[in-house]
Amino acid sequence: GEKAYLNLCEYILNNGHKRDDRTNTGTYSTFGYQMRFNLQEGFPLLTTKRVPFKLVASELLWFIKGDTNIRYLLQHNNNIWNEWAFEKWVTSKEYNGPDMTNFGIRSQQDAEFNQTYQEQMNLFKEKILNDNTFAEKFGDLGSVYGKQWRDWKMSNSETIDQLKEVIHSIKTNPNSRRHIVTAWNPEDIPNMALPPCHTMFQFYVADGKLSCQLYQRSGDVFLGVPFNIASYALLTHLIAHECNLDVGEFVHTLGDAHIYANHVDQVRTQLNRDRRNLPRIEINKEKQSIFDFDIDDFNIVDYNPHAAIKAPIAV
Ligand code: THF
Repeated sequence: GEKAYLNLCEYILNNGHKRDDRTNTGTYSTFGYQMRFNLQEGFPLLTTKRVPFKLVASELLWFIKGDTNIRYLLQHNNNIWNEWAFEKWVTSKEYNGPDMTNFGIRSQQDAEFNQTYQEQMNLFKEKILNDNTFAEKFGDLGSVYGKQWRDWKMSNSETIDQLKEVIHSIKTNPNSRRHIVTAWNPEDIPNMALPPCHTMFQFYVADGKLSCQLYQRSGDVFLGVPFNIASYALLTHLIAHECNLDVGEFVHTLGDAHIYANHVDQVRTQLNRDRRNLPRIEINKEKQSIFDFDIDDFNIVDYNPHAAIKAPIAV
């Protein structure tokens, strides 16, 4: 359970290579690491810091819908993908506001710039929410997760609904070793705001239980990975629910697992806290298909985490 995650944090602090990265933030990183979460023991939402489950859930529903536009996220007060759409906007010909070059790093280092950046970001969010034409053009992140999962483009111009097909194959041929969904589409990488971090996942059925393994090429261990664990645990619960199976394990395999240099203090704070009992998830029994679920159709109960820990996101 959660211990596996805390062990990963500790392992990276003790053994991580100090490396530069695309975002120029600096990281401690290790390559190749696996965690296992027995979903029968409780829902793996960390208790050593509060993880905002509603944000995890609305992001997953956004993927499941096949949506790639941040408008849906903003309508659910979910801001976790804003920076990547904003980046496209401020580097476009149509943007003529104050210079936003390297806004991620500069907003952390320069209080005055941060003020200007927040103003521009708020204007951007307003426009995505209220201006359809603007939202279509600048809210879309390109061929990211939702597109690849639901609408993979074939060379003959037909499309594949990978998620629908994998659910069908779990129901009709549970012993198959081909229950795979891939978001890594080499031809489409240039059309994505960010190449997928969780690149592919596979399901496995044994003893009436559904397990899921994710291969994640790159993991932001402090901010992203707690979301990713909860997200795939939720996906496994929803698909198990639809297929009348119990839940088994979530196996999380990471490529480059890194702690950003400006998250180290936060990680140490978290490691000094005691784990608490994991919460449980309740799913609306009136609905069956994962394509019919809304944000209020599942709830986390008995969640009593330690306080949230703030940290800046690397862009
Ligand atoms: N980029 C980076 N640098 N890290 C990531 O984890 C990441 N993602 C997605 C895309 N690019 C990434 C976005 N996922 C938060 C959580 C997940 C994200 C992005 C941001 C985050 O800031 N979480 C805060 C709470 C935020 C809030 O309350 O609004 C937290 O404390 O957990 C990996 O999928």
